[in-house]
Amino acid sequence: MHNVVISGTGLFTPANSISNEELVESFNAYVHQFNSDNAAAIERGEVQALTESNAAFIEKASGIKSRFVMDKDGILDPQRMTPRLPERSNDEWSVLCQMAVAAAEQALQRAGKTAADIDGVIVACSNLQRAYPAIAIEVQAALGIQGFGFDMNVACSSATFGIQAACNSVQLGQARAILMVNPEVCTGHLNFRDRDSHFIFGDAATAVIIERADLATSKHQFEIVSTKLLTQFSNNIRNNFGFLNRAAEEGIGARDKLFVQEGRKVFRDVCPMVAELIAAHLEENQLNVSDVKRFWLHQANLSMNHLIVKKLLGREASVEEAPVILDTYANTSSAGSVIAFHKYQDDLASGSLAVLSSFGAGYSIGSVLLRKR
Ligand code: CO8
Repeated sequence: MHNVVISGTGLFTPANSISNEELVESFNAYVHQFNSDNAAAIERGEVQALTESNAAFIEKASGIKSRFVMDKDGILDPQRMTPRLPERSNDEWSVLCQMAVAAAEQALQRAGKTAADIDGVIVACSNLQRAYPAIAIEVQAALGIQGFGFDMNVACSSATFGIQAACNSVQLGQARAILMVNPEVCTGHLNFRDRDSHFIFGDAATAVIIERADLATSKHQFEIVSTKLLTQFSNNIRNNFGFLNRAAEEGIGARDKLFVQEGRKVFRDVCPMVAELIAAHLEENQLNVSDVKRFWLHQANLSMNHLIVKKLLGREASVEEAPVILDTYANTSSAGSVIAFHKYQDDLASGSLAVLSSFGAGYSIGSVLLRKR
């Protein structure tokens, strides 16, 4: 069995960002239009009037101030409220591939590796833009990587599950190094007309190089001490979009063909599960939670992260201990914890213990114990 390290990470951030205020202005324009168009039916009690959204509520409830997006105009247009990402010909790289490659190039550079050093590609993300061929195989072609590629989806936990899959391959000698990428166009499956969730998500892509320790030369190495995954079925976060939708005409265009959740229930269920999983994982490895120098947690909700770390440490964590990126990125699904990892790792001293953890739909939870080399 080979020892395995993460030797490089990369991040692609879209050029445009939408503030809460801009998002709410567009949403409220839609609300006024809807209520005016349906005034008579609302008056008769046949249609429920819509209620305005509020930027202050969004920041207080979630910690989110803004989000990066692949297309700003389409989202903010009250007549559309969906990103506009035009079809591309089969001779062009897809949007997901393009984002993945941008993040991957940075990860390769930080790892001091080229395509020739990589034996496999895993694209792990919440929503894949087509059924086949796998985006991973397209990324492989775009970067000139030999070997194999496959896609996987474990919603917000896709990256930690992807790291475990890559780590297993490298440990077993099936690959010298694997590129694991998380291109997330969350705005493509977000209902911008839903007041409860229109503010939650943003777009980004992250990349991680998982490599045999004896081959790694990078200055940015983290030993993968251990990985631990957990799934437990829940209907509280769902997206029922899929290839069978066309076989059930009655459901076409229904709310559940985009992201839907019971946010309160998710909050209540998931926080204790995450804290318990991380605590158990550390204990199984004879490690103390007080020795953890950094928690790179999934970036969905600031209060959630505060609660999880408080359950673990028995005290409030500093921002250095649990860095926050959701204020400017919002929830980028599987990319979130990796963005925090990417941005807040270089200051850690050699030997520092850290935890990368994701949680989300499924439910699915991942914990990766890392030690700075
Ligand atoms: N503006 C003003 N008021 C609002 C708004 C708004 N936009 N939205 C809700 N309110 C009101 C409600 O009507 C309610 O009013 P009242 O008390 O009078 O009934 C009040 O505010 C409180 O509403 P909530 O109980 O819904 O608010 P919360 O405090 O629970 O906050 C959150 C809502 C922020 C959604 C919070 O519950 C949360 O973050 N929960 C955790 C969610 C989470 O982590 N989900 C994980 C999802 S990620 C995942 O795994 C999916 C991956 C797939 C990616 C999909 C990409 C699209």
